[in-house]
This record gives sequence, structure tokens and C-alpha cells, in this order.
Amino acid sequence: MDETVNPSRLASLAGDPEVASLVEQEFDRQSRSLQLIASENFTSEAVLEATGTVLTNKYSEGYPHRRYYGGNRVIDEVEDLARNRLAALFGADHANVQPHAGAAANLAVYQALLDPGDTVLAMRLDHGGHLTHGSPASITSKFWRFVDYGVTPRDDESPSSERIDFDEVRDRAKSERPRLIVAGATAYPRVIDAEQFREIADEVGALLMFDMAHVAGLVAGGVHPSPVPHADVVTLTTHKTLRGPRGGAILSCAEHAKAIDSAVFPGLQGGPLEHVIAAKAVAFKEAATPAFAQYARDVVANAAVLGAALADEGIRPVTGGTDNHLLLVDLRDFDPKLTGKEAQEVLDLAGITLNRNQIPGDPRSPFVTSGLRLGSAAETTAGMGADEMREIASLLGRSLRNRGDAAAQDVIRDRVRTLCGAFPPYPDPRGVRPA
Ligand code: DSN
Repeated sequence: MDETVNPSRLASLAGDPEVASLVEQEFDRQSRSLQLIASENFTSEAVLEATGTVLTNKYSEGYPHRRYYGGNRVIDEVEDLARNRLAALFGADHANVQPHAGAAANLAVYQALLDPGDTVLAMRLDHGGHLTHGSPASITSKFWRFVDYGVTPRDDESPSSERIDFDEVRDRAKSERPRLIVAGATAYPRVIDAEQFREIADEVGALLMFDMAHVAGLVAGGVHPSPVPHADVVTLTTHKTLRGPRGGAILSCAEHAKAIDSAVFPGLQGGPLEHVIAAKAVAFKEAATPAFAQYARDVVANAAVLGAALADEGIRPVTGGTDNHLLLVDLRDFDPKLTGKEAQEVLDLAGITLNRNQIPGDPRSPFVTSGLRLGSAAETTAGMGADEMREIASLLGRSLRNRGDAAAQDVIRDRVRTLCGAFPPYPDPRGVRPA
């Protein structure tokens, strides 16, 4: 990572010691514990700085060269830069960089392409789909009629076990005649074949949206096939494997560009966050470099090593492993009494940060779960490699096996801190290395 230090980031908060202290505490947490949440990453210093600029002061409702407020000459250039870089990065006709989040990007697509009550076919939440793919808890399911597909049942003898069940996708598409099919997931460790989804969409005359929030950085880096040539619309977040600031974006073919833009603004959002859009532009430039392609390869290689090492600990990766940055593990073989909730809490105390997650066919609720989700994107950014992945799996297994033993957890937490200290994600702005 860039070795330059910007001490002013915290110094400028000297007048607000409460906020400064909280920022420092979070800096320490991120630096001294393992960040294995599959949807998180460490941005570059340049991305962090762009988010802290005066661009935050400007109202710029509308789009470049068609704004509702004066004074947008520079802002127009910022947003043009971001959307041109994003479209070029993925070879798309059109890019909208204004969505504040992935959920807003998905909502905007539904608003652009559908009428209320239209049918949408998307992945079940408990098989890896996202809340905005029609969960009853999401506003998406109030406006549109979602029907779902899932993954094949677990069968340890079959290589297609727990993978997207394309027979079911086709059958459901034929029986439900959706106007839109949604591909993409939030907890699925395998390549998602956009071409197969395109074939099925064409068979039933549906549009295809691909939500590549999780794998956008892997697509940019060339280690996951691009859905852009196959989907009518592709949504993404900029902060996961793409390693940019927190936010969303939409790619579309020219035919849908106007409808998408109108759905984002004025349909759904007001003023865009131009400081974040500037940071997105920075991240898109970074993601187009050979160094980022190497990073994407390292992320996938590290996840594969982590998955194999977890399996050696008796912790079963769903589908037997991973093709991407994430692992979904089933705790039931390891210990039938151990829930995802308890495991997450135990590991949190040991300094291993991840999230509980339902596994396909999970008998437990989304709040309790029988699984965990882990990702390699953040610690790969920090510089960890195969040896560290194997050590992480060993520490994780030891922590879960010794979960009632406070002394054992202390030893593990110390080792986690030492490991993280050797791979600081950022230079310390106080000039103090993590202990
Ligand atoms: N919350 C994100 C994730 O963790 O995958 C998706 O929005």
C-alpha cells in the first residue's frame, strides 16, 4: 500500500475528541483483528482522501451538463470521469455512478424496467440471494412479485452439489414467465454463468439483470467471467472486491440508459454524493491496472487455500470450496450444537471478524444460522498470502474447539494481533504501529 501518511485526517478532528476517539478505535479494530467479512475491503489512501474532500459540499441534482443547480462545472467533470472510467473498465455502453448503495442500484433497475406487480425470478435469500432479490423483509417484494430459484441439494458425491440449479431456473422461468430474471448472489462461492441465464431469459422473453456486487473486482481483474456482454443491466457495489468507497453503480446497454438514469434521479435519490463519486473514479482507475489484476488473482488463490485449510479443520465449505473471494461454511459436521451466531461471537472475541450466514436448506433462522461466511478480499489487500490463510484457518478452528476456555482464547487473540501487526492495512496516522 501507499506508504504516505496523512496525519491531518485525525488532527483535523482535534476539536471533537469524541468522534476522533471513535475513529481511532475503529482504526485499531480494523488493524489489529482479522477482517474476513466477504463484502468488506481496505480502500487505498487515495480513495479515503477523495471521500474527505470539499466535493461533499456541492448539490448537483441531475446529470453532467443537465443539473438543477449552478456551479457544477467541476462536478460535471468529476462525474463524467467516474462514469467514463467505469464504462471503460467493464466495456459497458452506459454507466450510472450515483446509486448510494447496491440496494439503491437494484431498486432503480426494478423501477426502470418493471411495472408494479410484474414478476421477477431471483435467487432465494437462504440459498445465497440478496435481500433486494425479493425477500419478504425488503420493499422490493411489496412492489413486485418475486418468485425464486435455488441451488441443488447437498450431495458429497456430486460435483454439481449446492450449485445453482439451472433446471429449476428454466422450469420456474417457463412456468412463471417473469419479466425480469436476476442473476447474482451475496453468499455463493462459485462462478455464476451469465450465459446460461441469458439463454433462459431469451427462451421466455425476459430481461436479465446481473447483480455483481460481490465479484465486481474479480470481473475487473479478469478472474471471474464478465456478465456485461450477456445481461441487459449489471448492478454493482464499489466497496467489496472492487475496493472503492462505499456505494453502488449500474451498467447498462444503450437501450436502457435513459430509463436507468431517470430511475436513479429523480426516481429514487436526490443529490448525488460527489465526494464519493470522485472516490469511485479513483478506485476505477486503480482497478484497471495490472497490479489490481494480480490482486484479484491473489484474492481467489487465498480463498481457495483458506477453504482447503478450513476443510482440514473439519469445517465443511459449502460446494466443497470456492471459485471466488468467499467461503460459506457449514458448521454442522464440525459440531452439530454450534450455531453460526455463537461461532461469530466466539470468533469476534478472538479478533476474527466474519458473519454468520444461513447455508442452503438451513434448519436454523437467519438470526441463528448453521453457517459462517468468510472472504479473502480485505486481508489480501493487507498483503496476506497462503501461509497466513492456513494460519487463519488453524486459529479459527482452535478458537471454536476451545470456545469455553478463556486462557486458550487469550492465546489465540494474541496471535491474531501479532499476525495483523505484520500486515497493517494502513500506515498508522499517529505514527504508532499496532502493538
Ligand atoms: N450486506 C452485503 C453483504 O454483506 O453481502 C450485501 O448488501
